[in-house]
Amino acid sequence: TVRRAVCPGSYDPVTHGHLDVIARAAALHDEVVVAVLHNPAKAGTFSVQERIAFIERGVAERLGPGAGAGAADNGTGTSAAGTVRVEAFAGTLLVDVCRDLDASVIVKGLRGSADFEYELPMALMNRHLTGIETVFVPGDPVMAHVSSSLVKEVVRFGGDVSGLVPDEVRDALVDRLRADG
Ligand code: COD
Repeated sequence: TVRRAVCPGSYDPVTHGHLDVIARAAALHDEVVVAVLHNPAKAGTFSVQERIAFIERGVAERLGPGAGAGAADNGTGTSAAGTVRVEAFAGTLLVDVCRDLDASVIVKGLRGSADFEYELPMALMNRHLTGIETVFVPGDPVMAHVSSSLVKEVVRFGGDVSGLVPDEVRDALVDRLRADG
């Protein structure tokens, strides 16, 4: 059976912290669905289409173009990572997304104990609702200070976020958030 994991988030926008967690999830599962959950009533910094495109190119950069779900198996068997695809969902419970996708695991990254405090009740609630398990992976400590919101704040006030997000995301943030961008 295919082991399919879901990596949920807002991804507004994706960071190298997210991409690290997605890569770890792909190494542990046959398939990873990166689920972009968004609130249609709330305009984010980036549209859902933009967020998806940033994730797809970030994943291709990190795992190689072969990581895409549409990529044919080249038969070499050398790639240990499962395929990764990106989908958007609005106004729905994460557990219903997982059920629709026939996914058995939710993968979340932990930056530190504050993430755990925040994530544990959600993991328990999700298990209460449908029995789905959440697996926590420790994120890259080099990215422990990185969140979408902090990255946006730094860019808004003129700071440099190179290396924390893909270069195209950095450039798009400057365009969108900085008056002189
Ligand atoms: N290192 C490691 N992990 C990281 C890093 C980093 N630098 N940055 C982010 N992460 C991880 C976070 O732990 C998080 O789990 C994940 O990446 C996504 O982060 P964000 O900020 O993009 O996403 P959030 O926290 O806004 O997403 C929250 C969800 C959308 C997953 C949540 O609100 C949800 O499940 N919503 C659906 C409605 C629902 O089912 N609600 C009931 C839940 S019990």
